[in-house]
Amino acid sequence: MDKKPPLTLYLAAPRGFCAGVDRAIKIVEMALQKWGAPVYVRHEIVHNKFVVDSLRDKGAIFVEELDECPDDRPVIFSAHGVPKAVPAEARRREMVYVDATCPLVSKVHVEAERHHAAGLQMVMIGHEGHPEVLGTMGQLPEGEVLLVETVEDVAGILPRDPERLAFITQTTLSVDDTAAIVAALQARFPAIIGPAKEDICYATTNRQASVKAIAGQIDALFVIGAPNSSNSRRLVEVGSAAGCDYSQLVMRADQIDWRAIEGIRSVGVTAGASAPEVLVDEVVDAFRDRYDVTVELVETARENVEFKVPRVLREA
Ligand code: 0K2
Ligand code: SF4
Repeated sequence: MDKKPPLTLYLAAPRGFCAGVDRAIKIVEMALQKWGAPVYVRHEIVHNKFVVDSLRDKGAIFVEELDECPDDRPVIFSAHGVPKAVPAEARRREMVYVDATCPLVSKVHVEAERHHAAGLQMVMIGHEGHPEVLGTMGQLPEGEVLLVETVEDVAGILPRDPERLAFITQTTLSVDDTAAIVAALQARFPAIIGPAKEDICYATTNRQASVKAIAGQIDALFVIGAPNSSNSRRLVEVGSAAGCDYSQLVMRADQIDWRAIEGIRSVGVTAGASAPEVLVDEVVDAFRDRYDVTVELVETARENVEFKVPRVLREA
């Protein structure tokens, strides 16, 4: 058999599950233990097919809207958050529900409410149609949150009173792109109020920083994550922007285009906040099958964040 070509595989850390994802998955598992199957989940609990499929195998039923759930089974709201109308409707129908919204997303909801109560109109930096954006905008009445996605969008918004504005952001954005949008907002609306930097969470920030640390020294980057996962897609963009021309999102090892990377000497591997570590192992093993791999761990931060599950499940 031919000798395998050598390959240095830079494994980024932190990568994969964040505290909010860990908590959300635990919530579904504990709800299944407490109430038995089926338990309904509104929207993918986190944006990962492997996670969703394994919870479905245990008895979770995934739906997009509350009106697809019966009154008499528990329902869980996904990590991305929900508009206020959703728990309100669940209460009206006297349903048992558990909110798996990440506490760091809930923190942004509270910020929005606080500014609104102080009479400020909100600008949200985020991606149109993303469930977190729908959930956060849905904390306030229609028209109270103006959405901007790009620096160019900043010029187009028409606030009620440019002197009475505050901004919030989606938690999973690109740190660098968001800084540019915040700067554009501050240039156009000098009185705008906001968090110290933005609302991008620790996990998003750390995963982007570790990609930046390896992007300059690798011939290819693979981000394990789903196409609908905002934080995972941002990691691909960060890899390209930081100098790795071949940066790809893959859900699993079978999506790697081996022909396209023929001749590489080094590769970077990371995973979005919703991608389980078994899928990282799968990708590393797929490289080992084809190359003589030396793994180099590149750890740019240590994480020790943990979120408690809601009390109703702790009592289970
Ligand atoms: O990155 P996204 O917000 O699209 O969501 P996931 O890929 O499910 O990652 C978990 C983050 C959830 C909320 O911030
Ligand atoms: Fe929470 Fe950040 Fe994870 Fe989203 S990516 S679930 S905000 S910790």
